[in-house]
Amino acid sequence: MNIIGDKIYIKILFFGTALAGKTTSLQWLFQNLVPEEMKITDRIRSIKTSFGQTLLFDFVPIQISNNIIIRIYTATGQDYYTSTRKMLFEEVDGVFFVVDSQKKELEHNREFVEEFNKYMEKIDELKKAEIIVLYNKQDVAEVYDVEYMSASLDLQQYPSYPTCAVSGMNLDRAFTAMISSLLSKIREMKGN
Ligand SMILES: Nc1nc2c(ncn2[C@@H]2O[C@H](COP(=O)(O)OP(=O)(O)O)[C@@H](O)[C@H]2O)c(=O)[nH]1
Ligand SMILES: [Mg+2]
Repeated sequence: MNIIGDKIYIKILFFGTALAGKTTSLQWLFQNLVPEEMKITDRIRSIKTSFGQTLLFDFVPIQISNNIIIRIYTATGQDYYTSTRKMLFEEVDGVFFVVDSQKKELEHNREFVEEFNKYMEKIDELKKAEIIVLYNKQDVAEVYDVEYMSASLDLQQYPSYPTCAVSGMNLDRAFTAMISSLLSKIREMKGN
């Protein structure tokens, strides 16, 4: 969180394996949930590869009140860019950990849990951040259910939702939960 003048800047990051559905989730939220009056820009900025995958990150700011601006990023899931990913965790307030629920992706997800846990040790803001797990691609065949994955990946301590980023299933609930938790943290801060 960054306070500049009378403005509060909140940072939310989507993190997870390549192709898990981070960009699709952000697009769904931006198109279907964020009201027009909160949009500062008309579209998400992306740095993409020639194949249309996120190269470094996607970024979109939204203004939820006169003095609160939320900056949302998706981190590239490509292995080559781990140093960029670490940088994106700095000053983070909220993380959507996007798990690809497909059975064949379980071990790949586990690598990202390990990477995430390393950041958790090193980055102080992350320890205080709101973490929500999205078990995405629940509409696809050959997926694990949430209970199995959260136990296997040891993510039970975080609130979670089974999602489909294409239809938007549960993304509205997850986003609303994230925003209300971050706003109550701000209220607590102001109360002190
Ligand atoms: N069926 C299905 N496809 C999805 C879902 N989420 C993402 N995809 C598809 O998976 C691919 C990768 O998604 P993308 O959002 O670019 O992944 P990212 O690398 O995490 O940003 C795209 O073809 C998406 O349309 C989902 O929940 N269900
Ligand atoms: Mg992407």
